[in-house]
Amino acid sequence: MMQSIFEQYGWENATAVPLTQGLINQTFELHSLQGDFILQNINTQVFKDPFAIDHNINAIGQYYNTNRPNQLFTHLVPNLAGETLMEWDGKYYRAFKKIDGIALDVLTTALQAKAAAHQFGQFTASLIEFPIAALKLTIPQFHDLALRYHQFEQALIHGDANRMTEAKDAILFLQSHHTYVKQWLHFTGHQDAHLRVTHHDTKISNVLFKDDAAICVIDLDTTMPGYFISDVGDMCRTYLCPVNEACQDLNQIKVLPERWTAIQEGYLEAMGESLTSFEKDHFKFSGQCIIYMQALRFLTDFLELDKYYRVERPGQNLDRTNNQIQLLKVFNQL
Ligand code: GN1
Ligand code: MG
Repeated sequence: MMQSIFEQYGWENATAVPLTQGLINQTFELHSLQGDFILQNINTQVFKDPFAIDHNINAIGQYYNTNRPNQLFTHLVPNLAGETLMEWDGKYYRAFKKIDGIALDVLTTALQAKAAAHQFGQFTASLIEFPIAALKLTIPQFHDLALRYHQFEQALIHGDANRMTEAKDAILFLQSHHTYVKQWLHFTGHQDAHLRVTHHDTKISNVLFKDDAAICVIDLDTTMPGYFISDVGDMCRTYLCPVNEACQDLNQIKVLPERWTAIQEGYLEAMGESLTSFEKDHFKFSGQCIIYMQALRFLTDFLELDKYYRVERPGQNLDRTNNQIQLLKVFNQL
């Protein structure tokens, strides 16, 4: 199976090591006589139109080739037939040239938070002149908080009854914080909130590091038009706390103020000139909005019997939800 895929790319003596960081796609690090690559099987339950992703990554890659030839970027690698997205046995595969760098699971220093925030800000800033309408929506309404709340409400109607009882406290907490949805609608409806090229998954493992320097953003599957709230919010969700969303010990969930400062400094250094003052006024709301949204999404999936996020055990999506709720509580005390 794998061997036939290697042949389509012309990779000889290839070996594949699975990488386990992502919750959605299946990823392998590939070593071959032709070099090192990243091979991914796209989860088409989540990404219903893999050609949209292929289109977006190639469009940005071509823009960089023309306008910023030295920009480090996860360019797609074509197979021998010249395709950057390949169907094989009913599944979709694509390959990237491996960029030399390290994907961290958890941050350890404020310096890393600043460097990563700067790199994601730089990504959007580098594409300010890019014709945003050329990007396809790889997941329509992906970060639409009103939709995510609606899906949560649907899960409360159609979801698993036992799990609803088990998740009672989490449900009540999320219902009682519905005001974030109103704030989101106010933000998106305002004339000073702008759509830009947005990554939509700025967790720390999606930026490569070399020592303390963040060198390149990766995982562009959800790169599409969006609001800065999505990127800054996911940084708050994943950079501020010494432990990640997998941690079940709620006592370990804290936010480190120096990292909050670091996110602001790093992102604004790159994007400060582009953001409107209305947007800057929503910097903290970004964190609230995205942490809240992630809690909604994990809980919705728990109630729907884990259709979306990969789990190793039945209660895992509820544990993830409680982790995010605790994070939101400590973030609000900042
Ligand atoms: C998913 O697969 P991964 O880890 O890159 C999800 C993100 C969530 C994240 C939570 C397409 O990303 O939105 O924040 O899990 N991506 C999609 O771990 O749903
Ligand atoms: Mg991702």
